[in-house]
Amino acid sequence: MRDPNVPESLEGWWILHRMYAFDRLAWDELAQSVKDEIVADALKALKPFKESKDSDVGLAQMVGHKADLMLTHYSRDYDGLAHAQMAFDKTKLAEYLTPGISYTSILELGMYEATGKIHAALAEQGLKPGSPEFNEAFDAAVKKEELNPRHASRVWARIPERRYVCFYPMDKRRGEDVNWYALPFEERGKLMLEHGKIGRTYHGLVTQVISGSIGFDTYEWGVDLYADDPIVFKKLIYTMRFDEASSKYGVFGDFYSGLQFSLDQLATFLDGNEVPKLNVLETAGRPA
Ligand code: 76R
Repeated sequence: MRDPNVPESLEGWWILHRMYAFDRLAWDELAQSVKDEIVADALKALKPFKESKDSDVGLAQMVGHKADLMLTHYSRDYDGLAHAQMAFDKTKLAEYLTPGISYTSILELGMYEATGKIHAALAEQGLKPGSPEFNEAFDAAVKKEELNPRHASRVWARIPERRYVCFYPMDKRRGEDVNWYALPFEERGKLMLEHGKIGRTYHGLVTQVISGSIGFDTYEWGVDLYADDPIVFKKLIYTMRFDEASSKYGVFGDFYSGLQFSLDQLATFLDGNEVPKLNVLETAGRPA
């Protein structure tokens, strides 16, 4: 933002998480032909979202009773999330699913470092914050940053195809004494830099997707972590708890964890005789 207190962020996919309880016993009562029909109907509704370059959809079997199934929708625009929500609600499968929590957010890259650099460069040029010249130069610098292809590949990355997923919402604390938003920009930038350094020691082991939810949901961010080994979630989150950005300023909502599975494994999940698989090859070659 032009306001020197507010870091820029780059946005990408709109994201909707939906949690459901599944009525497994009612499902078990159905004749096989009816089950087949319901699965075909659900796949017909979901597949276009997976195959389109403007959306994605992820399925996960959740562990614990907070939810049985999590749907993750990505959409290029907000309207697309509304469309995905309606399309799924109209399936016959929805009759066997009771909605739990949902979470609406937008994928974001925090830009403390870049914003700080832009402000410093403009100050060096003698531009006065708030002046029309400053605003023009600031907007141009941000535009340039937005066009950096390195960022585009991150904000438009599809749902990571890793077996395990962990989702939780979080805030930065706004207490009377401890208040993230009352810290000077430089201090917040320094803390986020430290946070990023710790995160990077897990590079490769975990794929993190941070989405902003201010204005859209109860907390300020949604955190999705994806890994090939679920123990990584515990190790990473525990390590971060000792870092100031989390230890002092992190406020967390409920944690959800589970196993991602492919669309073609929907029947396996519903039948419940074995744990459905994530068949990564299935989607090879789809649009990036
Ligand atoms: O995106 C980047 O790699 C740049 C550095 C970075 C930023 C700006 C980064 C790196 N994060 C950033 C922003 Mn993060 N992150 C979390 C959580 O459980 C907790 O204690 C906190 C939840 C985890 C586990 C995590 C992991 N991060 C943010 C923000 C936005 C804050 C703002 O803008 O004010 C939040 C809320 C947040 C929370 N972070 C990383 C990770 C990991 C693993 C990395 C390194 C990624 C990699 O290099 O592969």
